[in-house]
Amino acid sequence: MERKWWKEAVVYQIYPRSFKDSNGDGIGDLNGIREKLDYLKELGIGVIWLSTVYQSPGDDNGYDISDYREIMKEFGTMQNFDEMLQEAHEKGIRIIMDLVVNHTSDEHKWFVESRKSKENPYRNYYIWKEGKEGLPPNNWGSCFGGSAWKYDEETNMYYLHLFSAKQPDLNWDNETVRNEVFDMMDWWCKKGIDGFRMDVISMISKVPGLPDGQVKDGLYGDFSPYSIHGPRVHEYLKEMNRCVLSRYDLMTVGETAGVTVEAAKKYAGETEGELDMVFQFEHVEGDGEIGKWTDQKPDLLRLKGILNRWQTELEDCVWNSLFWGNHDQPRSVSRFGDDSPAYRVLSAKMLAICLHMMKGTPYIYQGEELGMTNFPFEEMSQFRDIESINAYEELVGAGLVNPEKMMSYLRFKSRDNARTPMQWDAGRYAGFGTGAPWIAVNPNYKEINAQAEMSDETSVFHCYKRLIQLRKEHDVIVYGSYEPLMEEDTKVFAYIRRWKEEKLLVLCNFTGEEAEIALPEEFCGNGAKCLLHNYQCAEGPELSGGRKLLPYEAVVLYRE
Ligand code: TEU
Ligand code: CA
Repeated sequence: MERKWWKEAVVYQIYPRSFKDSNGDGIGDLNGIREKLDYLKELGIGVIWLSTVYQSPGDDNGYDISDYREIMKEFGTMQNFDEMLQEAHEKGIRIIMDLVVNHTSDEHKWFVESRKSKENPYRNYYIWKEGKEGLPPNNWGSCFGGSAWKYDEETNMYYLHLFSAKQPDLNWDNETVRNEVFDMMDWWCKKGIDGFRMDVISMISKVPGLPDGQVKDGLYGDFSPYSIHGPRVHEYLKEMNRCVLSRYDLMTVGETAGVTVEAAKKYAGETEGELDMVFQFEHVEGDGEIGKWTDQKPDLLRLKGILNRWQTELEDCVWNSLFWGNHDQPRSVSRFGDDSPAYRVLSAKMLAICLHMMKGTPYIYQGEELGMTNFPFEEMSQFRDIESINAYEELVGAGLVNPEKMMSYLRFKSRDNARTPMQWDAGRYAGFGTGAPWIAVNPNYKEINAQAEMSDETSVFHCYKRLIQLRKEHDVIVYGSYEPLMEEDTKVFAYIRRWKEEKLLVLCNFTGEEAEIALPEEFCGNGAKCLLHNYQCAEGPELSGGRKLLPYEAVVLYRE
């Protein structure tokens, strides 16, 4: 596979609303990000993925865009953006933008026009249909609850919204829409941005006729067979690549809900001319008891099976993206590790080591490098997320889940767990800003914060820093082949990486108990050295003495 800067980099995702507030209004902003560029440089990351910063009424925290060429007022101005981009570049940090073009806000001028009349030139920018005997055109449910159709009195028709009613889906079958999107992307590329993370890009093409979906949990039909990996999605992405992407040196990653290994080869195959990578979600989805909701830790065998499969089956044809969390997922240490005082630091480091030593580009979600945890939610008034609030109303309202169980689900899985303010120091509001933040700070900020961790060599922060440094020093971490080990073991995640003369052995205990390991012959003896360890550094020979892994122990042995 070809060498590329985006394979060698580590990406850091910023959720701007919760990163750093520079002016005391309680909302993170662009100048706040600018203030913290030195922190990110210290950490060593090469790329920022900036979650949406465009003008938006904020129904879904900016994933409902009303103007693609303006900055959200609360976040600052276009001038602030330009300054931030320039300063990031001066520090050697690239910035990729969120691209949210499956839908716009209903306040976007295209939609404002579109809804006016059936003859309006913008009518065909969106997906309008007649109802069926007073009911919506089909039975699809939206991702955020309720029908995926909204009736509009103006013309007595319905429009499609796979997310909230304030996020109408664009009609990608309309060539004018595609050209508008490509022009807008080109405009951002000309500013000098370094790529795009493409929101639900697998959903832009819908099966003609929009057939009813199967009804599984709840009241509505499942749209996914008809609007995920739809019939023309690859045609549109190839066109996007020709018209925009191929003309710049960019990094692109598609958020492709529902992607399989086979589908990933089409979206991001090195010779396909579409995207550079996709996010796959198998390891963070499919564990729900009702829809996505659960309060149980994932099963390690299932998790290993999924990640090992993505590692081995994409080898040599598609580049992986590696992540434990993002702004839609709970905190990784609370979900995959153990966030209790005894094991939080150890398990957060173990997860970091396990992920960053795999093959692919690692993504860090803000605060993950500090081992930030889920929030101890107690009542619904603490939530801000439309998905969490609607799910509570829908599931509890329909009597499918009792209120206590639903609260337990939300505590474990709500997206708001990842959206509480970044914990910068032990001062008021965790140093996020001078005013009360838009969502409460996690009460554990006095122990868990950037300032404390930066001055403590044994912190989670320093482990991430070291991982990023090692990636710059050893090609085997970036380009080495991947070989799973101990595949049936229910406690240990283990694998070997090989590249020319270098090889790595990664052993991670995912439990709070000791775990047996069988050290492969080639790592026994004196030649193996310890590259990284979340306990005191062990040497290869010490491990080969039949020693067990300690709770949440992670060790990387290296040999050349
Ligand atoms: O998320 C896409 C998506 O599929 C979500 O429904 C995701 O599965 C869900 O949030 C998990 O609970 C993207 C964005 O990342 C998300 O923040 C937006 O809300 C959504 O698209 C709509 O733009
Ligand atoms: Ca602010």
